[in-house]
Amino acid sequence: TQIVTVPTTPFDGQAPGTSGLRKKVKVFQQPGYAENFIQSVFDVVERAPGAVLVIGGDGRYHNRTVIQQAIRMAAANGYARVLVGQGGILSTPAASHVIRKYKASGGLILSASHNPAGPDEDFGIKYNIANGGPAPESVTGAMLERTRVIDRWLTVEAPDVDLDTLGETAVRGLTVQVLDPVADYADLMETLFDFDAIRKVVASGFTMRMDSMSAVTGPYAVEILERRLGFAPGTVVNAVPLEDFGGHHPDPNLIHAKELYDLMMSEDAPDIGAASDGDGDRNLIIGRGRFITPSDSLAMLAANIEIAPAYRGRLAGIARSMPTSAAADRVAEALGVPCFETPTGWKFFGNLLDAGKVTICGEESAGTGSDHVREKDGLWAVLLWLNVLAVRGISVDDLAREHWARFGRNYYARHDFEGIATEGANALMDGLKAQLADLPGKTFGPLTVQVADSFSYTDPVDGSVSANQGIRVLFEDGSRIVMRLSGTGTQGATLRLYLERYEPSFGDLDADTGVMLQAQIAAAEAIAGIVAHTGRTAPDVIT
Ligand code: VG1
Ligand code: CO
Repeated sequence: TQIVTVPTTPFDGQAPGTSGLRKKVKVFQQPGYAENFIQSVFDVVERAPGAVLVIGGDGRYHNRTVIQQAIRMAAANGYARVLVGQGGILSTPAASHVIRKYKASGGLILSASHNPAGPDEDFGIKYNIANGGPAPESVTGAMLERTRVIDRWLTVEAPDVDLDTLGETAVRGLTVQVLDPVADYADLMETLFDFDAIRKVVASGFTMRMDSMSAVTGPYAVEILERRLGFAPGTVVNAVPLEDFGGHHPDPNLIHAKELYDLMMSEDAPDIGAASDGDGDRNLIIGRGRFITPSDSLAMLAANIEIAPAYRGRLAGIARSMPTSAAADRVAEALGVPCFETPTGWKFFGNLLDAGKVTICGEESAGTGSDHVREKDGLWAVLLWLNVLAVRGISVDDLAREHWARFGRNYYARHDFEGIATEGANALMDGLKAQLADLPGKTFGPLTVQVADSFSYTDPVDGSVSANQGIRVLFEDGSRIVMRLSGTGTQGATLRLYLERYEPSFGDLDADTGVMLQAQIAAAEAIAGIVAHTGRTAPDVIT
C-alpha cells in the first residue's frame, strides 16, 4: 500500500465535548480539519494490527464526504476492514450494536445529533470504543492532546467507495464492507421484546404515530414498527433521512416536536406518540393527552422492564445522570436495586454497564437505554413502552397515574438559554461557585438551602474522577436546582437550568409543572442572576 503522508498543523478547539467534536459544517470543510481529528483518534485509540472499524452517520450534510476521507485514512492507518452502513447511514445505537456484534475495535459516528443540519448548520465526529460506547474521558483527553501537536495525517490515493451498493470493495489493503444499516439492529430488537404481544394489540386496533423528524430513525422505524409489528403504513412520519433534516430541528421535545404534541393532545390522538432525534439515540414519549418527561420515562420503564423477555428477573441496577430527576431512585429503592448518579453524557454509563452493575440508564435529555448496546437508544425505549403497554393492557396516562400514586411524582423541568455570550455564561457559573460556601442556611421565598456544591463523580469501577460537572443547590424540602453549561453546542454558550420538586403520593399529582416549580425558578434567578448575566428574561426552550 502506498501511504501518503500529509503534513499538517494543529487546529484550535478540537476538544471532544459531551458527545464528540461538534462544529459548524464550514469549520469541518477547512482542508485538513476532519483529517487532523480522525488521525488524532487513530493515533491514540487501542487497536490491534488488522483491526475492524465501523463508520456511519445520521445522514446529514457532509456525511458522505467525511466517510470517504475516513475510509482512505483507515486504509493508510492499518485497519484491515471497515464496516460502513449503506448510504453512509447508521443510527448511533445501531453503530454501537454493529461494533459489538462484529467485534470491531471501535467506530466513527458522524453526527451532531439533535443539532440542525445543512451547509450552514452543524456536523460532528464521535469515536466509540470496542464495547460500543462513547470513548471515556481518558481516551477523549488523549485525543485532545494529540490534536494539539499533530503534524501529519495518513491517507491513500483511491477513488470514492460506492456507499449505496451492499457488498465488499478493496481500498488498497483495506476491505470495505457496505452493510444494511437496519437489519442487525432490527433483529436485536426482536430478541429483546415480545413482538407477538405487540403485534396482537396492534392487530386489535392500538395506534401510534412515530415522528422520525427527517433524520436517521426513519428506515429503522418503518422496518420495525410498520413491517415487523404491523402498524399501518404511514404510522412513521418524516421517515426519509434528508441531508438537512427537512429544515427540522430534530430534537424530540415539546418545542421541536410540536406537531406531534398537538396531535397527542387532540381528539384524533393515537394511543401513543413518539419521536427521535437526528442520530436516533433520543426518544420522546407522549400518551393520549399525557406527556411523559424523560426522567419519568426512565423511572416508569425501570419499574416495568422485567415485563420484556430479555430483562426478566435481571434488573441489576439503575443509573441516571445527575441532572435527571430522582424518580428513578425511588423505583430502585422500592425494587431493592442500587441507583447510580453519573455526570451528563452517555460515556459515564459504559463502565457500570460493562461491570453488570446496571441494566437500564437514562438522562433527562430524552435518552434511555440498557445493556443491549452502549448508547442511549430511541427506538429501544419506544419498543419497551410498547411491550409494557401491550402486556399490561394499560394506557400511557393510566400507567403514569398509577406510577405516581405508588412512588409520588418528581415535578421536573429544564430551562435552556441558548446561544448566550460565553463571557456572561462563564461569569454566571463563576458567580455560583463563589457563593457555594455561603448558600447553606440562606432562604429564598419558601426554600432554605441545605447543600450547595459542584458535582464531582468518582467512577465506582475504575476510580477515575470527573470534577466540575454542574452546580447543585439542594433545598431542605427535598427540591433542587442544577445549573451547567452545555457541551454540545456550536455557537456561544448554552446555560441549562434543571428544576425539580418532589410531591408525595398523597399530594397533588396532576398539577401544572410550571406552577409547581415557581419557587425553584425564582430561587434560581435570585441565586444565579440569569437575567443580568445572559440578558434573557425567559428561556429559549423549556422541556
Ligand atoms: C446534551 C444532553 C446530554 C446528552 C448529550 C448528547 O449534552 O444534556 O444529556 O448526553 O447532549 O446527546 P449537553 O452537554 O449539551 O447538555 V445527543 O443525542 O446530542 O448525542
Ligand atoms: Co442524539
